[in-house]
Amino acid sequence: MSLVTTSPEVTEALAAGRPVVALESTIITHGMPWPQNLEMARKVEATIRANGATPATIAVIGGALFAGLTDAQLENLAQTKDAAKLSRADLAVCMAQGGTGATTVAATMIAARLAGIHVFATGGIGGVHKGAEETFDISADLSELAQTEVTVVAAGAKAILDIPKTLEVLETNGVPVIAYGQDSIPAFWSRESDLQAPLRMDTAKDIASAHLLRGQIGLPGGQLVANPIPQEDEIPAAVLAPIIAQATKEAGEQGVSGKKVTPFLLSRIFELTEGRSLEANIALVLNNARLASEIAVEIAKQCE
Ligand code: PSU
Ligand code: MN
Repeated sequence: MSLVTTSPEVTEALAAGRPVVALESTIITHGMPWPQNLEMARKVEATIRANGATPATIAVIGGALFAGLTDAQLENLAQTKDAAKLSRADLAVCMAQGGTGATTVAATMIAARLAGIHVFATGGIGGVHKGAEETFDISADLSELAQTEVTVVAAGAKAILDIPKTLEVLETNGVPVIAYGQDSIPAFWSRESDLQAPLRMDTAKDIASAHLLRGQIGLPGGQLVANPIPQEDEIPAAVLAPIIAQATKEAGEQGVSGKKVTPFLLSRIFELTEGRSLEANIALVLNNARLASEIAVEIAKQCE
């Protein structure tokens, strides 16, 4: 038995050297409310197919690690209220106990590498939380990027995080942070931030070449591609700043800690923006799925 169960279409694509894009599932179970979470998951898969790649949504179901879910599995997961949120620390435990859980960026990268998938699309990665000097809350996503050879396409880091500290940790760990097509780091809901990105690349072809070169050089770890949200979907930073501040304050007052912090903040921001943050979030995930597909297509071409 292989450790990761790939769907028939993912198995075929990988065997033929065709492009595959991995997708995480925590964004479905903990990042968005029902039923928009399922709609988003289906649209992302369709977008990847329309751009010439095969989608592989990753999750643990009844102890088995899947890469590529059936529509029924996807729908089930989207409605599973008590799904575990799995990172590097708990992936194997969930499998050993026959549990069901959604994978974070870290656990999705681990599964993607196991399956032989190079590229992964998501919305936002975990990072260094505001106040980390007190709480030590630094996502395992950052250390995963330092050690697992997968290129992750996200929309920059969310303003619920301390972006300068997040960039510092990534730099210390040798993770290339590449802004796509602009000089500044995209700020998730907004295209631009006032922070200069460490690196800039303008084509999927170059990003694919850099991914393959890292492997040839023998560098462990992946790349983080920060893809700006489309202009028509962005929410100005000034609109969100007070909302994020309020959600962060409430998390502190209610003693929310550990794994619960990110989902708590996301759902409070959704409530406080009356759903506008969710619309933007879905738009940027689709935009990331497009770029990830282009990168996967280029990697497949360059490996021929
Ligand atoms: N950021 C988002 N949406 C998400 C997440 C982060 O904008 O859904 C999820 C991802 O799965 C990410 C995880 O890997 O939260 C990070 O959680 P933590 O901060 O507990 O490591
Ligand atoms: Mn955390």
